Amino acid sequence: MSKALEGVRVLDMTHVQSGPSATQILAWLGADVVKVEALGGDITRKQLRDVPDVDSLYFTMLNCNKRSVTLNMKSEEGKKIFTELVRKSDVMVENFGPGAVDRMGFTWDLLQELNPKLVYASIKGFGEGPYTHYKAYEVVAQAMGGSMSTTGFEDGPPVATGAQIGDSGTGIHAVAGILAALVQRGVTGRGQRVTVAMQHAVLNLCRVKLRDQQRLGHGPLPEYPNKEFGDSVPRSGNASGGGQPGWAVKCAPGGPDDYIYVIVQPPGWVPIAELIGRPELAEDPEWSTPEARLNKLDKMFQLIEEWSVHHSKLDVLAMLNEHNIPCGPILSTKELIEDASLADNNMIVTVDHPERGSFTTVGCPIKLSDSPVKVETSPLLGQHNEDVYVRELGIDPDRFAELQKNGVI
Ligand code: CAO
Repeated sequence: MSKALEGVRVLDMTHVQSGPSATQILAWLGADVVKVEALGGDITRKQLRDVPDVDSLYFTMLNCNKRSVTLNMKSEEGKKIFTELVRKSDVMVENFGPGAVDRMGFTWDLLQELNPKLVYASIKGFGEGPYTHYKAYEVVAQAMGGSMSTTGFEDGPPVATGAQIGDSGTGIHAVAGILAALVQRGVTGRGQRVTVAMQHAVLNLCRVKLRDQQRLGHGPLPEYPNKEFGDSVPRSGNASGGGQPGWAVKCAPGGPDDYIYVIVQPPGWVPIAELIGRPELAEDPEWSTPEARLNKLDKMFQLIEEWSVHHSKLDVLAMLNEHNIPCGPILSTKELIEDASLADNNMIVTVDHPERGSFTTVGCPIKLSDSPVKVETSPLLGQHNEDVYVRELGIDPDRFAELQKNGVI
């Protein structure tokens, strides 16, 4: 079967996580992604290694289905070869520190001149302004995009979320921009510049907190568990952030992840009152309406917890779902990696790697009926040098050997 992005060639100048997460999605959607690495390789190949002398899981889990070539962009020969790669590519993606590609000599003006059809995507920490020249990592973006100030409990410090919203969250925004630019190119015949800032992507994901910032101007936020409000949206623990109250309540046997997140929609109250053994609360005017419960949500979730602590989170999941009550057990990473339904959905997949044997990774969350994804190994460093340089760019084998000897590839 064909693939959605078949025939699209991506020049992948990305490293670490934000950029590689984007180009991995493009590869899964069928693009031919050629990762161009410095002779030492993407730094993550060697970071957080679990097995000596083989590419780390950090690298293998973010670079599946790509090809790898090495190229010294600081050599004159390297720049010439890169020029040929640009001419043959549809998309170029990079997430180096600000100005790095310009310093290599490849400004947007030059890239456009070399290939007017090129879609050129850059991920940076920040947009135009005081921070433009600053580098950024995941939690820097979480700090500056609204996530950290709103995550955690009221009486504790700001907290980073375990979800990589700054890196992989930005990556998926970049994918959206690249795909839109490719569609527009189909009409105009021209490529364009796509830029995504990590701070902007996190802010986009914190949209509802900016909603609440404006609601604060009209008084306290009654659905928040907080008793006092200042001039900014406070950290609100596990409050749902939506129009329906929710909280994580403890379950048996009381381990660190033995919790379930329960949302109490108006129709859920009667069955919940029955389940927790307090049927009288279904009729009690002090409890029967969402408005009546609003000023005692902590007490409401305490009553639910007094019941849930006697049951496992999976039993509570089943019991609440019998009554169509939205809830989610807190699943640990161990539970997730062993989850049969995630494996059945190709979301937890095992991939053969030429040096580590096999590794487990997270599959592609975007499912297209006419473009199935088969997750395949990440490439070894420079594994495709010969394919790309000799067979595709037509470099003579003697010159190829010389380029290797001279540290150009
Ligand atoms: N050949 C020769 N040199 C190469 C090369 C190649 N193929 N590929 C990269 N380089 C060089 C670049 O030219 C640059 O050198 P100069 O600074 O001398 O111009 C250098 O390698 C890369 O610099 P960098 O600033 O990207 O790398 P860093 O490790 O200092 O910083 C990071 C890393 C992530 C902070 C920075 O790249 C960044 O801010 N990126 C944008 C935001 C981003 O994506 N962050 C998320 C990272 S994932 O958590």
